[in-house]
Order: sequence, then C-alpha cells, then structure tokens
Amino acid sequence: MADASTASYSASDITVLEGLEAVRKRPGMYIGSTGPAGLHHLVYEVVDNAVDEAMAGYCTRIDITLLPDGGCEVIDNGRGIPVGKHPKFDDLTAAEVVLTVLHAGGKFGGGGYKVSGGLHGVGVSVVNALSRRVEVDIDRDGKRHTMSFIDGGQPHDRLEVNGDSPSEQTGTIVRFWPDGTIFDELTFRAQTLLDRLQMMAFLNRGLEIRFRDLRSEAQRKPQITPIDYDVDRSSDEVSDYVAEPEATTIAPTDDPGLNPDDVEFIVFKYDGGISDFVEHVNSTKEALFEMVGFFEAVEEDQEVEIAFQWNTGFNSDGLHSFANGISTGEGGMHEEGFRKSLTNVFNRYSFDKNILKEGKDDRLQGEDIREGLTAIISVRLAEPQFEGQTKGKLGNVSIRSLVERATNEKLREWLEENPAEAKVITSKAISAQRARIAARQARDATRRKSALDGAGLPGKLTDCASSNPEECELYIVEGNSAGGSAKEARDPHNMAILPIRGKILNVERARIDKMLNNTEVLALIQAIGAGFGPEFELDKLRYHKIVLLCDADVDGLHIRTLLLTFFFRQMREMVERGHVYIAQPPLYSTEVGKSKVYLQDERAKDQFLVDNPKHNNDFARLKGLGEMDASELWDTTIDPEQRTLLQVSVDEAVLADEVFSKLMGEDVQSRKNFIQSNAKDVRFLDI
Ligand code: 0RA
Repeated sequence: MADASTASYSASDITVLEGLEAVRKRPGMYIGSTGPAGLHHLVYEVVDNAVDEAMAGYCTRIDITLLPDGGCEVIDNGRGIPVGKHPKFDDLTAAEVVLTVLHAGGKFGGGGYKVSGGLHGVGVSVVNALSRRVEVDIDRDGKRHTMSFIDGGQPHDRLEVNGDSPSEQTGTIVRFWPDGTIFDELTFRAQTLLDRLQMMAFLNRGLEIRFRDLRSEAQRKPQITPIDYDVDRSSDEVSDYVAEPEATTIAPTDDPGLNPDDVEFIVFKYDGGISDFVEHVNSTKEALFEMVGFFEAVEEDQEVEIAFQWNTGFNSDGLHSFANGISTGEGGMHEEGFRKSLTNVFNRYSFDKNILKEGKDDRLQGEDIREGLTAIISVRLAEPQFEGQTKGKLGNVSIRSLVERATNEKLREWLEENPAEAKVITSKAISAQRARIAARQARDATRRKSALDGAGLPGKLTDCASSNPEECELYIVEGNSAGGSAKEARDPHNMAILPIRGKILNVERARIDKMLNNTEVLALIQAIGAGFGPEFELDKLRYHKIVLLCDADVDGLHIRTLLLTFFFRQMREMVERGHVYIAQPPLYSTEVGKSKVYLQDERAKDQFLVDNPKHNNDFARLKGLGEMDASELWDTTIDPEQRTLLQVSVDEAVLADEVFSKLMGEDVQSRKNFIQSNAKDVRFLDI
C-alpha cells in the first residue's frame, strides 16, 4: 500500500488492488490502446457512467471541464455514487468499490428495465487504474463525501464526510489526471471530446452536456520535438506500442491556464433528440425536403426510435445506428431489420401507387432507396450483445423483428401522410436505379479491359519488390516531380510510389459511373487492388500502409482531403482499420554548423529557437516536396527510422461524414469556415 496514513485494509482489498494492477499491465485490453484514443476513452468512461444515470432518469446535466494541469473533471447531477458499506467487501464503502473493483460500476441490486452502455462499461475503476490521481466528490443524503486515489488506484484519502452538500443537491464529481507512465501522450484534444459529447447529447434527448476547456494555448498543444537524427522515432508503430517506463510530461506547471469565469461552456442539449441529429447531419448538405421523419416503437424490454431525411447527394451510406447510446458501426440486427423493411415499404408503395408498373419495372434495390438518405436508428435494450471485429455489431435477434415491424407499419403510414415527400423520394430512387444500372455497365466494360480486377496495374505505379501486403507501403505522391524524387528515395523492397497529378475528382459530388471515367481514381483503385464501394474487400489490399504524401500548403491540403474523401466513401474499411497514413514533410530547414536540420512546423521552429537561443541563420521555408532531393526526402519523410506518420482514424463515422460534406459538398460557406478553422490543426486529422 502506498500510503501509511490510510486505514487498514483486509485481504479482500488486496485482491481489489491486484485487479487494478492487471489493468495497468495490459491497458489495451480495457481501453483499446495507450495512444490518443485510449486517453480520450478515459473521459468517455466517466461520462458514460453519468449518462447511465440520465438514462435511468436521475440526471439532467453533465459538465466536462479540461483543467489547466492536464486533468479532466466530470460533474453530474445524478443520485451520487452510493456511500454506504458494501455488502461483499468488508471495510469498503460502495463508492470505494465502484472506484477500485473492475466491473463494479454497474448498478448493483435493484431490478426493472435497466439499460446501460455495457460495452464501454468497464467501469470508472479502469480510469482510476490508469490515472496518477483521482478525486471523487459525492453529494448524497445532504452530505458532501470526498475521497482520493493516487498512483493507479492506491487509496490516498478514504471516503469521508466533508460538510453539507451545497443546496441539497445530489450528484458526483470525478476529477482524474491520466498517468504519464501509461499513455504515450497526455494532451486531450477538445474537438475529439466535443464530437463524442455532441453525439451523446443527440442520443439522449433533453440531456444537457456542457464542455469547457480551461487550458491555455500552450497547454492545448501536444509536445512535439524537432526532427533529430539521433533519436529513434518510429512512431508509426501505433498498434504495437509498448509504453516506455519513462513518464510523459505535461504542460509547464507555472502556467495557471484560463480563469473559469472567463470561459463559457459549450452546451449540447437537443429536445428533438435523433431528429435534431439528422437535421444536423443534413445541415451541411442540401435537404430534399424540409421535414425530418420520425417514428418509434416500445416493447416490454426493448425500444427503437428512427429519424430520417433525404438529401440531394449520392451517398448511400448515411444510415447510422446505435444501441444504448453506443455507435454500432458494423451494423447488426437493428440495421438489418430497417434495411429490409425500407426496401419492401418503398417497393410496395411504388407499385401500389403505380409509380412502378408491377410485372414490368424492376424492383428498387436497397441502395437505390438509400441514396441521399440520412437516418439514425437508436435502440435500447436490456442486454445488448456486441459482436464483430470491433465489437460494433449488434447481435440481439429480437430487435430485428421489432425494428422491421415498426418500419413496415410506421414508414408506410408516413408515406401516406406525406405524399409530396414520398414522391420526391421515389423519383430520386428511380434515378439512382438508372445510374446504378449504367454504372454496372461501365464497370463491366472497364473490367473487360482488365482494369479493376487487379490483373492490370496502372502505368504510373512504380511497384515494390515484395508481394507481402503486410510489409508493403503505397506512397501516393502529389505531382510528377515529387513523384520522381520519391521514386529515387524509396526502399524498392517494400515501398511503391503512385504519383497523382492535379486534383482528383471530387467524389462527393459525382455518381459512381462518372468516377470510373477519371484516370486518377482508376489508378488508385487498381494500385490498391481491393475494389471499391460495396464490393471493396479488405483482404485484397496490396499494401497495408497507404501513405498520402502531399505538400504542406493549401493545395496539398485540398488534394489530401479529396483523397481521404474518396477512401472514406469508397474504401471505408481501409480507413477504419487504420491503413491510411499521412506523411509529414517538414516545413522549415536551417543550417547548424555543417549539417542541415529540418523542422516539422511553426511550433517545432519556435521550440528550436528556445533550445538554441544563439542560432543566427535564417530559416528556409520548404515550398514543396519537389524542392527536396531524394536523400532529403528519405531523411525527413520516408525513412521508417525517422519519419512520423499520422494514422488517420475515424472516431464517429456519422460526424466524419459531416466533415467530408463540409469540405467537399455543395455548401461553399461551410467549407470555407471549416478550412479556415482547421487548416492549422491538420496535425490532428482524426476525422
Ligand atoms: C452505482 C450505483 C448507483 C449509481 C452509481 C453507481 C453512479 C456511478 C457514477 C459515476 C459517475 N457518476 C455516477 N453516478 C452514479 C445507483 C445509486 C442508487 O441506487 O441510489
């Protein structure tokens, strides 16, 4: 035990701490990774507990604050974690058990229709295990109770009453400081948290979620170091990262951060729930009609709500589903039920109303009807079964029939009640059907030329020698001259180069048949070798790393975004599984003595000047990849021993969709706003 001042502990308490030790030994098993995703997971874990209180009907508001010293505070106005003696563990209160025993976060005792995240419900004890300090304040029974832990869950101050609760309120405050010996990096990224919090607010109608960031500018920036050839920084090894014993440091402690009185909360509260969600997603697109459709169905121990609206776009992947507030990105029974019924309802309606002629016209396919559809399916059920590779697939069979029955009945009703809307949706579906048939013909024609089946590789591709996809990397390089340097610089054993000239087609605004006429798009599909769209097969990837190598200027950013949009829309699994990376060529170079030093960006340059106050050469700004010769390009950007690759991640697909629509869609103003507010932040491109 760390602290001699704590009260004595019995044998069962020691098992408790052994449990937390297991979490510290294998953090990845509990929070996925020790990278940024795992770090943010800690916040979600605490917030999820508060949301559970909201789902149970006891909590109406959750406040999340990022503290200047690297901590995070989550306040809820729920019932407060129970503070009485725990029946199973002698000497421990229930609150201490919740904080120190794995999986104890669940609501013990009580019955009824309990709904909880489940998947993420590893419990706040995991947050405790992975924090260097945790403070908990509980308002319950009119009293303020407090306790704290240090060094991964060691009790520091046991639970005690600390006066009365302010104005008879109840609730829980959890403050935690992630452990720098566990995490690769300790800096929270506000936008990542905001995306998730906003999603939670949409999914919990009426719940108020507020966020504020009290960190100064400097405290918000992750530490980065100038490129230094003596340091091994093979930081692209994201998945195999083993935490170094050396602690990651946090922002300087003499920086007081911002005054809470000066910082407004960002507030998410949606009385329209998932209908507001659909409206939000479509706000960056052009809606096909104004109304957002909604229906719901409730059974004894499960319920579904569905909101939907069509836009004028061509994507048929705007269907997003959730179970107990958790994104089910791999779909599952609820999605199956909806898709099947959607197709049937629209075909039935079209034939009944003679929009399609029975026995003469082809049936609409699901993808025809889903073109331009934005829909949110949210189900709640007592014991969700999360399956699939990423545990993002809902397996409960019973929910399929509920969703299917509800959609059969209520969507048909909606169509009858809204004939004008029904008419534009069916016409759109029929155009999509025609385009689909045309695209199939175009694709077949292209196939015959052996272009897409992998047999033919694009002429512009300089392939690598190895044929083991796991070690192979495809560099997609902007411009022919940079492509030339990259060809010379690469390791021909496992690095292939594909130069892309000019702007590739904006796939956000084109249907598939048109895309296939674009040579750059064709070359990408051929080189990657795994098909596209619904026929994309991850197993066929010819390279496990797809690296985008673009200039660090506005044009480069644009091309990169076009490429990411294309991958996200047509090869999404490749992005979701972390196969897409962004190379980071440096922005500056300078001479130190006889050797050249490259600096990644403005911040690295500033840091360099702090570290080398006597430095008196002027810095050269590298204008483009083309300016570096092959050896410079190798040293700064490609050499696996020295490069820093950014792995592109998709946290919330439904919101990533929004980002791409903003960037690439019809709405010019929101695109401008987005680029202006995020252009400097491209280092953290997790969409
Ligand atoms: C266990 C049982 C109950 C509530 C909680 C835990 C609880 C945990 C957290 C974590 C953050 N905020 C929280 N709020 C509540 C049920 C309480 C009861 O039956 O009164």
